[in-house]
Amino acid sequence: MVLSKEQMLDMYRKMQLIREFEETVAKLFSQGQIPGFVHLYVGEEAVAVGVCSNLNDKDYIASTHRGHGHGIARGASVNKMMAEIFGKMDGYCKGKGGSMHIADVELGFLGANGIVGAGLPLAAGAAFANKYLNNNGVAVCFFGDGASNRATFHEALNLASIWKLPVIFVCENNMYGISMCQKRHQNIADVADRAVAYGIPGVSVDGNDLMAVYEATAEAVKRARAGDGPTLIECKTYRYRGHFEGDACVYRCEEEVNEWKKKCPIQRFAARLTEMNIASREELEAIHREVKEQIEQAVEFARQSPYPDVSELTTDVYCD
Ligand SMILES: Cc1ncc(C[n+]2csc(CCOP(=O)(O)OP(=O)(O)O)c2C)c(N)n1
Repeated sequence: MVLSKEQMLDMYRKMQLIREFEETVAKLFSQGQIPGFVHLYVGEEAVAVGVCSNLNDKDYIASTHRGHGHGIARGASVNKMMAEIFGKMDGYCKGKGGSMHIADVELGFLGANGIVGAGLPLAAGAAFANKYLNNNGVAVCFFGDGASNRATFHEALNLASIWKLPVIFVCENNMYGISMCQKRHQNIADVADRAVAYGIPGVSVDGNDLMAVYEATAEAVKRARAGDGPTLIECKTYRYRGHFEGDACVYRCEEEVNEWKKKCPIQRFAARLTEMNIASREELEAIHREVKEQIEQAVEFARQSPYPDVSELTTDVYCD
């Protein structure tokens, strides 16, 4: 897989942007500056970035309740995302949706989703549309190990497999569905094994290894664009934060979290870039500084934005 220095640094920048965005949201949330619920993606950055770096503007992604990273990897505006999380008028939904309703259809980002497993049929539908329009586009669905127990998972994989839809199902196996360890909610070690039941390829990769995710996705996208149908990719990863901000995390121990922090996808990729002489430590640090500034500006943008007016209360909320 030959990637240019520019592409690799762009992937590094995107992972840093997700991390910085999320850590900033965590801090502001703990200070009571952000309303509602937030589910953070810290630790899982290599999945969103490794997958989305394979997509073009005809492609779609469907996300989850843990969707900020997917949006950023797809190129969504961090200003508009931050304003939405703050509940402000310049946010993606004029501040009325919050963290779990960020979408940008023009970018092919079909949205975060508070309903676990709801993205799978949406992505299958988008893939169906692309196939019908014969535009060579693919659709990707991100979902968790918990979501792979839902009927929507089985229905979407079944339809996608018989209709050979250009869709890639990306399971982010972060080992937990809320407080339930995957070992206790599934009698299999690898979610990828479920692909067998639908006669499609299923691969399990190290989800903290950016290039492993990138390469598995490249292969799946190639198959999908060639008309060979869907692939299930399982990315083994871990969320550093609790299920939601404020989660006391009593279901897992400090040692486990620390072990995973040693496998940080960003540090791993940074080490790879320096070892391969693609970038120096200084170049990477400069990118990190730029990213920090970008997020500071996003927070400022969100703070300056007004709250929606009361007259906005019922607009865009219901569909006619
Ligand atoms: C249909 C539905 N059932 C239950 C819930 C409550 N719920 C929210 S997140 C979650 C667990 C999701 O776990 P997983 O799919 O593994 O994603 P992760 O949070 O690990 O990213 C559940 C059960 C929901 N939002 N929607």
